Amino acid sequence: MISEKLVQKLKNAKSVAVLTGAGISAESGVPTFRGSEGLWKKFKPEELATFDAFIRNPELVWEWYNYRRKLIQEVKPNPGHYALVELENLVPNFTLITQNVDNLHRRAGSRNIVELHGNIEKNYCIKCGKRYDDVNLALEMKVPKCDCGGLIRPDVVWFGELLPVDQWEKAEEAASNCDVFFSIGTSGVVYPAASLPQIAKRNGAYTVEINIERTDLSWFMDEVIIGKSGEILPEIVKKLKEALAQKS
Ligand code: BJW
Ligand code: ZN
Repeated sequence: MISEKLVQKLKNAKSVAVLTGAGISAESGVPTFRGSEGLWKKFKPEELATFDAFIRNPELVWEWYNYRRKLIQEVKPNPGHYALVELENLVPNFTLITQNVDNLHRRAGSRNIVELHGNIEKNYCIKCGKRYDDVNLALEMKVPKCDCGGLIRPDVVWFGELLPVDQWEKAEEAASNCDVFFSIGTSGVVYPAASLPQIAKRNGAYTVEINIERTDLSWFMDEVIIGKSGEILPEIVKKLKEALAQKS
């Protein structure tokens, strides 16, 4: 199922970049955003993941984040996360760009991580910006308030908000300069993250998608591998290790 071409591309790569989405955490038990399994209480992410939604109904949005914070604490990284840790150790200049806020890549042991959409375990006051990174505070049922009276929000990127500039610059850099680019477990509908595979492709990278189904990005990929990331990624790592062993 893993092509010899991909293995050779990885073996010769001077730089590899990976973009992950909710699908990589699906096998850990974290629901994705879209698709039949992806809706929380029938709300679409576009109805919850906005500043306006938070101001209109902070309790509802806070409840969604608390539900997810608790869930994330109860799950573990899966073989897909661990395979990316191994890949980082096998190839030079590896950048893991994630849209996920769930911390599972860090918990698995990945090191060079770019977090495009923030981190669910961090929070800040919408009025004065003071940081509140204590998970216990985050798990309070009611929306906590800052000393200044402002509402405390999760440190994530909502629709209509800019991505953290330093993280975006690192992602763009990695996508522009890599030899192999993977798009894993993302529907590719949310921008600007979804433009990274195209940036990589335009700059000559070999682009590979791993997903359980075709996406909006599939048409321009050099290779589309249909399957679960927790099964495909360990296989890629195994094949790469075999190829690297042959060299020496
Ligand atoms: C598996 C699997 C397994 C399952 N193995 N695979 C019109 C056109 C273009 C852009 C826009 C537009 N109108 C508005 C915009 C901009 C907007 C946007 O892109 N909207 C589109 C939806 C149309 N983007 C923004 O607003 C961004 N900011 C921005 O553009 O700033 C500039 C600006 C400023 C001011 C005004 C306007 C613009 C910000 C986007 C922030 C996204 N935030 C969220 C929430 C983060 C916090 C949180 O987690 O709560 O990020 S939304 C949500 O979607 C989350 C995700 O990171 C993101 C992407 O989702 P992802 O990861 O792809 O998940 P799914 O569920 O969609 O897909 C899962 C995939 O996994 C599926 O394909 C499955 O098949 C697969 N899968 N199991 C492998 N085992
Ligand atoms: Zn404050």
